[in-house]
Amino acid sequence: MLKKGLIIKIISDTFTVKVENDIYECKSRGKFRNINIKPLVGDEVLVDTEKLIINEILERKNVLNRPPVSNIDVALIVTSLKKPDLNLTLLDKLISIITINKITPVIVLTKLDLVSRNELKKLNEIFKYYQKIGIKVYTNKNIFKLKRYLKNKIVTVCGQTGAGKSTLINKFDKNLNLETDEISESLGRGKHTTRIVELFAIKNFYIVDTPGFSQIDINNYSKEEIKNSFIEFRKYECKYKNCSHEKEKDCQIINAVNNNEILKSRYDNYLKFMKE
Ligand SMILES: Nc1nc2c(ncn2[C@@H]2O[C@H](COP(=O)(O)OP(=O)(O)OP(=O)(O)O)[C@@H](O)[C@H]2O)c(=O)[nH]1
Ligand SMILES: [Mg+2]
Ligand SMILES: [Zn+2]
Repeated sequence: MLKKGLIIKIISDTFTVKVENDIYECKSRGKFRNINIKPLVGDEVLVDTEKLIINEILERKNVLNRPPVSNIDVALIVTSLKKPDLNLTLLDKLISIITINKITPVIVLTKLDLVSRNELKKLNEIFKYYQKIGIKVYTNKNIFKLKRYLKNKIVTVCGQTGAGKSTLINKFDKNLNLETDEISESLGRGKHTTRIVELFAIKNFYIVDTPGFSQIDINNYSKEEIKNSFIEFRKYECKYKNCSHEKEKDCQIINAVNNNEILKSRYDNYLKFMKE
């Protein structure tokens, strides 16, 4: 009998599939390998619950490579303000990649306790801008608000190693007890404590923990996609329809940057990504 389920964990060639309230450890059918499709965490599948075989992967809403997951509604960009230091280029890059993949980006700030009040004031201005352009910003201090927002969603976390992704997920559900690690002081970065991709069921939503990364590529995406992923640019109309906003005369984007309507660092990152 074929039943519909959700892949919640993959360890080498064993797929853990949740079908209603039952869990099945399955293998995948050879045919997927032949057409070079690999079932992913987040996939809705039809499983043969007697033979314990995944028979079919249902159509995906989206697919991410890093982490390798599908059907994600929301990506929490876990953004550390210190240790590791705030990296606006990485933040903007993640926002772009997530947006291009039709996933809602949400910023979660961590390590507020490590910055001074003065610094916090400045940072506040920056994150007000992100809110203004329609991106939700939470902190890892107000877990209840965030949990309420995540209800009924499939969620992933991303962000630098050591940013506090696993720590955040542990805060969602104390029973999970995911391994977290002291950031290695000598390298100034963590050492990828998280290794397996797994969807964890939290009361009314799913979340996948992933190992962090400090480098990701944007060159898999077209210039058009990158341009569109800067959501706040969309409302401006430049003289030239294909304006690259680089140095054209009367470019509305450049004007908006000069008027402080568009955050300078966002614009600089835009130029950077277009070059990459
Ligand atoms: N001071 C402070 N430390 C934090 C905070 N959040 C997390 N940490 C610490 O930061 C370190 C790294 O946290 P992890 O949760 O392991 O980071 P991660 O993002 O999961 O890292 P990877 O799995 O390597 O990608 C741990 O020592 C945490 O205790 C915070 O808000 N403030
Ligand atoms: Mg982790
Ligand atoms: Zn322009």
